[in-house]
Amino acid sequence: MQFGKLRRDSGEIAIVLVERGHIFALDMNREPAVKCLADLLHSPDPVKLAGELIDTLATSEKLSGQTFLAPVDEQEIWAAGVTYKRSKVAREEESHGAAQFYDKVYTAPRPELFLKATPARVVHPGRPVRIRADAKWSVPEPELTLVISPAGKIVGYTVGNDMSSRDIEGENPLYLPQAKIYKGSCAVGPMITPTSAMPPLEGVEIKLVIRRGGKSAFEGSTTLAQMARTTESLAEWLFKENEFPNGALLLTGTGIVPPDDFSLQTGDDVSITIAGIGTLRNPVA
Ligand code: DO4
Ligand code: MG
Repeated sequence: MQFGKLRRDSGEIAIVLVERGHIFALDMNREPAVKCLADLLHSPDPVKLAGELIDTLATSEKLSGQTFLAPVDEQEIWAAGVTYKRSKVAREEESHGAAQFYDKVYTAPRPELFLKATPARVVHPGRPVRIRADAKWSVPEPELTLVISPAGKIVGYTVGNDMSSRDIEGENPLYLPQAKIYKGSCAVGPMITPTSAMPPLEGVEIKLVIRRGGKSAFEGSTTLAQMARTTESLAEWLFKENEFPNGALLLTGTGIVPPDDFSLQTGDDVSITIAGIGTLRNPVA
């Protein structure tokens, strides 16, 4: 069972519950304190509340090609880095001279955390993500994304793409914000799986497929068992000495890095699948 945000042909936005291939619209006028998807997710029991909000006057629809929006309201989107060995090694190789910092952050108690995007900057499922015009080496980063309540509790999971410019970060780690935070650099969605409906995390597979000209140009996979940190500790560190009155999303780092001779190109198609959540697909502008 999952939650999502749909844009109807009329332009109207619906908050929906998705179960067994069917979509049920929720009546967001019934509870004064529950006006948006985040209100529902941050409530004490989102699954129970969603069941109570099913709009009995609306008929359910089959899940087939509807336009899902990024499941974000007013939350900031943050990201963690170097949480998998594959990411540490790839960055040590690309960075010449700053390699030791990646090893240090991989093993330190304090994780690397950075602000990735504000809600208005997030790319919706199916919409184009971008590579920087001044970058020569760009990759998608497929990442489990935590949906965290204002109280710091992980309430759900979605799929995230932390688009990155490897040559800019590799030139100097102080360029990280430019390598990571630019127009069209963060996509999330399509749906949120509430914590109670997520399969055990260690077995969850993340898969990345990049298609070029209709053919596969790169495919890779990993599992969450490869992550060197727990989702709870990442959320806890994010909320240390900070507050998120609207909640937050946290991308948890990549465990899949294409080989060094691979760079994304305009027209590529990036597809990230996380078991128990679904597939986030974006063309590259
Ligand atoms: O240190 C740079 C960022 C790392 C990152 O985004 C990742 O490991 O996913
Ligand atoms: Mg990343």
